[in-house]
Amino acid sequence: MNDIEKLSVNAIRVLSADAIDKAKSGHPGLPLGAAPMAYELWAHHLKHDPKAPKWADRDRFVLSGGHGSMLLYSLLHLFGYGDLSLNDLKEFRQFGSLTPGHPEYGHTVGIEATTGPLGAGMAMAVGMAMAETKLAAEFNRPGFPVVDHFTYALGGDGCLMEGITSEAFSLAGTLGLGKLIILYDSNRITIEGSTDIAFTENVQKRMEAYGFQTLEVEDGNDLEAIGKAIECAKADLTRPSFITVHTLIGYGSPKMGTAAAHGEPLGAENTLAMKKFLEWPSEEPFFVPEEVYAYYRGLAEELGKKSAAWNELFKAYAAQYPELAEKWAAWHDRKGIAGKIDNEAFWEIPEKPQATRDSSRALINRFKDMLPNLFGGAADLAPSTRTYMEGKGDYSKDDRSGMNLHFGIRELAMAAITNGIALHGGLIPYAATFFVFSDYMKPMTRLASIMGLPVIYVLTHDSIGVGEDGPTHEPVEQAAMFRALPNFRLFRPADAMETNAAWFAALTSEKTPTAVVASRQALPQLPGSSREALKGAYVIDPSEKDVPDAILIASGSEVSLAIEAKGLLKEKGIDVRVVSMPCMDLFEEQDEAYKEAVLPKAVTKRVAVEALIGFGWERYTGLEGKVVSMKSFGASAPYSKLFPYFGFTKENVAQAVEDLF
Ligand SMILES: Cc1ncc(C[n+]2csc(CCOP(=O)(O)OP(=O)(O)O)c2C)c(N)n1
Ligand SMILES: [Mg+2]
Repeated sequence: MNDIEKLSVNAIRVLSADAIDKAKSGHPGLPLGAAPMAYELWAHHLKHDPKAPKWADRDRFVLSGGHGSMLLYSLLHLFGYGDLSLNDLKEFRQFGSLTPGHPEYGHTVGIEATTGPLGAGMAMAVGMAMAETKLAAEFNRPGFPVVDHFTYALGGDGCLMEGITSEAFSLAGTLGLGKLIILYDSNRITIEGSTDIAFTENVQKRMEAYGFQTLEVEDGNDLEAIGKAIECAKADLTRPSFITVHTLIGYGSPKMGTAAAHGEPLGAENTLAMKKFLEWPSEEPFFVPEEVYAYYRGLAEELGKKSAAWNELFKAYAAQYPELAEKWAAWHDRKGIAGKIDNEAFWEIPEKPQATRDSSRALINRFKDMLPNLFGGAADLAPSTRTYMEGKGDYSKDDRSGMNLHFGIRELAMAAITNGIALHGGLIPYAATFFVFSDYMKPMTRLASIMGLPVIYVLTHDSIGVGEDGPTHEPVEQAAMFRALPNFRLFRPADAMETNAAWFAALTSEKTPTAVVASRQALPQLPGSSREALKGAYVIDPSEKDVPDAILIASGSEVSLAIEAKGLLKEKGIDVRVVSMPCMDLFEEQDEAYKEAVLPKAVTKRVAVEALIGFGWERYTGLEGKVVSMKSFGASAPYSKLFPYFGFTKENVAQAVEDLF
């Protein structure tokens, strides 16, 4: 390591330690230990341009160990990303700063993914790498490799302990994602101490078994060895690569090699000791020698040439293949989707009763040609979730042209991968499983909401309507969970028209993930259902009087039940309005006037019906209302037995309304 390289690596360490000390909070261990590998990668291997952080063919870099965020902020600052200033580093972890506790996508320039939940970044990187292969197969032409980049993820012991990476890497190996490169910061320390207490497997062998090329760097400070390993990783395009880099947590500080270096500031004294150990030229906090800045500026300038060359390449490509350039623009234009699908064909519906999962299948297979960049699949349940795009082929190691994904039985990785595909850009990802198994997806769905990714989930078998499979397969509390999730839209459509609306909302959403929650059993086509479903709730069956005696609110399979109950109540002289509420989240986005028009405050006699846990419906039924809902887990029996057993009959619903009088 020459002097300037030594200074450049140590600048990352010093800035990280100083920022964490100033914030009196943060995690110095990872940045100090992993600074050399991060420097080597960013300076000499990563294809990136600080002046063009969104350049389509840049290499992707995800810091999966998000607690080491200061590593990333130091790099972004030193390379001159978005002018992330020294002041921004001084504001680490402060309200509103560009340097929050964990990296936040869309908040700080150059951050490719929000990370913090360990393992998530590595699993999302798998999705990014899949997107790269897909787009390369679609767009590259001889002499025009317009999509040709690597995806890197860096993380530590925690990322490798979490099950999510096992799921995701197993798939990555199967798919032969040769441009995926994982850097494992192997310091063998986590919060509670040595990994010997809980993590003793041979990680290299495990990764080898998944089908990765495995590489090892004995000394995490050896830039040359790290560089060689990265080049070796890049050279194998048939297998993903996994580089174990042996490091010392908190390198250079007196806490080096101990758990104490993981997650608390070093403190002034220890930081000074570190600076001395590193032979840093100043004791002053946040001091970086001008020659270091100049050196990084030089690197950034060189890097800029690559994006400029790509721009030239793309210009020539567009001239030679104008139809491909047009397609490129269309695939990267999320805003243009509404224009492509909002036509009569999209809104067609059948006359006969149909399970909404089948309505969803009909739709997917109708617009797969309108939206040729739709890229998705199920966690081994496509025949049940009805999410297969006929005639669109299967994406595999040997054939990247297929549009159908097979995630295997890996819901958590599936949700991480669809995040990664969305983060990459150019494709419309969807993921499918049974609604009840959305529990297995939840932490990654949550990240999609935090990041504002318009990922689409098709979650079928939406209630006790599942029937014979019994309580383990019958969702009850999942809707409440997703309705509680900010920036998420859960649609539970009542018929084919509302399923169209659900998919329309999902596809035209720009910053919000959407779940289309569909039934296994057939549902009738309701005469009053309409595109008004796009407002989240609407009057599907009006009362005779302007102001009804009572309001019945329902979603999904229970809307038809509410309409039948309304008929019974009419015979008893009670004039009821039925409101279909497929999406509480969208209804909440409407203005007060619309909400009042649908649910007038003056009408306090309200009953909500949903064959799920009632939690959350009180918001619409009020203190005087009632909720006909599940109070327990379901049971194993034909659904036609379960609905009456749990009280979902027109008589019981009508009685609930009558009881309010
Ligand atoms: C899913 C998840 N569980 C727990 C945590 C809390 N946590 C943050 S860092 C950490 C230890 C990580 O160890 P390692 O990856 O080895 O990082 P190092 O200590 O080496 O920096 C834990 C448990 C988390 N961020 N995410
Ligand atoms: Mg560790």
